Amino acid sequence: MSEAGRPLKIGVVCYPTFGGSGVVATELAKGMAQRGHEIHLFSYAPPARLDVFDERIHLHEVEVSSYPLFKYPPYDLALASRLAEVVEDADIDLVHAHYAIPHTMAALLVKDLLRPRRVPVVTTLHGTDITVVGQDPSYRRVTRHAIRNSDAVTSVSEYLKRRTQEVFGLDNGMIVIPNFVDTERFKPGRNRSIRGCFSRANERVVMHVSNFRPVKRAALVVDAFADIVKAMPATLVMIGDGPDRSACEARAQALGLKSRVRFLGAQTDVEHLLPNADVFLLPSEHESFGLAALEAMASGVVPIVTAAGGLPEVIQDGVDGLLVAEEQIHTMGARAVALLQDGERLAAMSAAARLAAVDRFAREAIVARYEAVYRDVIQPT
Ligand code: GMT
Repeated sequence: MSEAGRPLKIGVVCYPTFGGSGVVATELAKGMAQRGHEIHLFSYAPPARLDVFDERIHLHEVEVSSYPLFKYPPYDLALASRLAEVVEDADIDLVHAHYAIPHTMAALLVKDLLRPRRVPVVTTLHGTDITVVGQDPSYRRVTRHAIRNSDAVTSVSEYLKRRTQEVFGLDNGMIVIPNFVDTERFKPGRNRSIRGCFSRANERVVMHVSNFRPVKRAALVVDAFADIVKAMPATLVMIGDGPDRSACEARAQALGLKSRVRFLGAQTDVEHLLPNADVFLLPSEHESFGLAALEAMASGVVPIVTAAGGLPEVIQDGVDGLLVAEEQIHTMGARAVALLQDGERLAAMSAAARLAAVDRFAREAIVARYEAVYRDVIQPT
């Protein structure tokens, strides 16, 4: 049970996919439930990370009815309707929307629907809701409206806060709360049979986990791996699925690396796979935080990433990972080779990565920061 104050009833709206915002929302819901709060989770499918039963977490799957007139069935309206029903029936204290579009807009509609009842809305900005979707002219105004009308807005990095201020010209007291990792779930510990599936003895294992969207530039991972494999025997394990996966497969084939690159698709138990890697590559064009890199660090795997977006807030270059400047992104493979050839340095950085995850990004302390935001917004104004 949470120490400060009564247990809260919290509505959480998120995407159910493996994308970072859905993972953070679900892990936060689990953390809040462990602190004694009642959680009502709204999504169009069961969230991928909702993999343990907790009697304090109630899942509400939002169904959208179709009608011949609806070329585009209105998910946001169905979500608002369902939210309004449950907010009333379960007497929910606040709604936490992860990703501004359309989740915050649906929550703001609930505010209107249930007036004069107060429905405080907390929005967490995750990244692409600002850097990609929010800048699309068709969504820009509503994204701005969503941010301006939330009772509290949190951002997962200082970088994302700055970008939001630049893009929308807003400074409405955004609170930076970094992402976190369950350091019991993601921890070092190789599994001989899993590692054996990936590689033979003395072969290095390079890993990448993402949703293969263009922003991840996953094909650059294959290019970097081509440099690694010229210097030492190695296997590349690509986890996840998305629009650029086929291009990566084609690239591996074109470079003659097909037998050395494994595409595993989306996996539910990444925590069992990650610790079997030696390094983790993330050459994203930008990344508001880089949760996948943090999960690698917690697993004792050294991340080698672009020095872009919020990644420098997560990784200390040369200490617990490597930051590669954008203009030198083609050297990512060479940087990995130098590290993989220096066993002592690799081991020291792997230990430092785990330590950083535990010291700076462990779940409990960060969940408590969200709870403070919740307690603040439920105060009558
Ligand atoms: O692009 C993704 O990885 C998915 C996206 C999302 O919102 O689902 O991820 C964003 O949110 C994550 C959780 O806060 C961050 O760790 C990712 O850095 C961020 N992605 C980008 O900024 C590209």
